[in-house]
Amino acid sequence: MQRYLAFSDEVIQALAAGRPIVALESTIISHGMPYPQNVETAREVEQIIRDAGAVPATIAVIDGKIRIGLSEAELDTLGTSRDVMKVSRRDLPYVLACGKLGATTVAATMICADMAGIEVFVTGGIGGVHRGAEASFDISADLQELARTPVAVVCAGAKSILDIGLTLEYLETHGVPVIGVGQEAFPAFFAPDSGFAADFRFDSANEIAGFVRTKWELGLSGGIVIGNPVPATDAMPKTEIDGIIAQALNEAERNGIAGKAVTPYLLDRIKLLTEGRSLATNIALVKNNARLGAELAIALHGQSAQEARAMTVQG
Ligand code: PSU
Ligand code: MN
Repeated sequence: MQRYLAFSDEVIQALAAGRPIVALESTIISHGMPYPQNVETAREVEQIIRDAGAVPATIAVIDGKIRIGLSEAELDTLGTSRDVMKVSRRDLPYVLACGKLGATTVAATMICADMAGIEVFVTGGIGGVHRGAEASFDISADLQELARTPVAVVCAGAKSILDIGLTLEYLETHGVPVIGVGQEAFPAFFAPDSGFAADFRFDSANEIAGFVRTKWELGLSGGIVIGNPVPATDAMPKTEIDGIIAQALNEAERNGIAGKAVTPYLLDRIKLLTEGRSLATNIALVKNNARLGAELAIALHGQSAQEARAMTVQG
């Protein structure tokens, strides 16, 4: 397995020095945001993680290797190439074996982070159960990955292009805990409150670290969804975003969009229909998640469950 991995110098040094590392996905760069904001955001998010005292590792598949940590030029390639494959669990052997360029989704990034020994992963939003999934069967592979792969995923919840209620039901069935950061509610990406409750509320990275460490030390493998709400000043009004999402969903259906194309199509339509305002919110929430992810990686670092619990009690 290790022969498929290639680490950047920065990550090699971090591993050697035993420093906290935060994984970042690349589908958000290639399929989630337009150029040049995608590449600018990727760079800024990496810098936020460095400034907070952790080391960023953006993950992608390049020339037959899973790259853990990318150069500026590689970020640029992912952000500008037209033929970047969106890579989830099922696609990973294909891009590697065929030497294609691949951007990893939440699911694939979790797999690669786990292979590299990275416990914390920061993204914007997770995939989930799509609206109408009872007919389309469209359920993101991200949810199965959360059920099996031990990586803590910091996100701003799930977009309401999804059926958030069914997404939470699915996660419950598969034993995936969902945390609300600083609030009881599970966040809805553009808006801080989805109208659904998270399972557990924590108010600090140390408390979250205590929970995560305890889950894994119990031998309960699998991921954790850490729902970090978008800051109120960057959020979009719920009524506005709800109307736009409804329109985007209608258009997707009319145009027969299916399979892995659904999520990128909806993201692109939402961006156009909000005249870029959704993009500003998207960028702000990813940066906000990067700050929490770095704190979490630092808190988890070298911390036993007991130490974490002690910190939680003080907390
Ligand atoms: N949701 C977003 N932005 C994104 C994605 C989801 O708000 O960029 C990307 C992530 O990489 C996620 C993937 O893992 O889409 C889910 O795709 P699908 O629904 O096809 O599983
Ligand atoms: Mn899908």
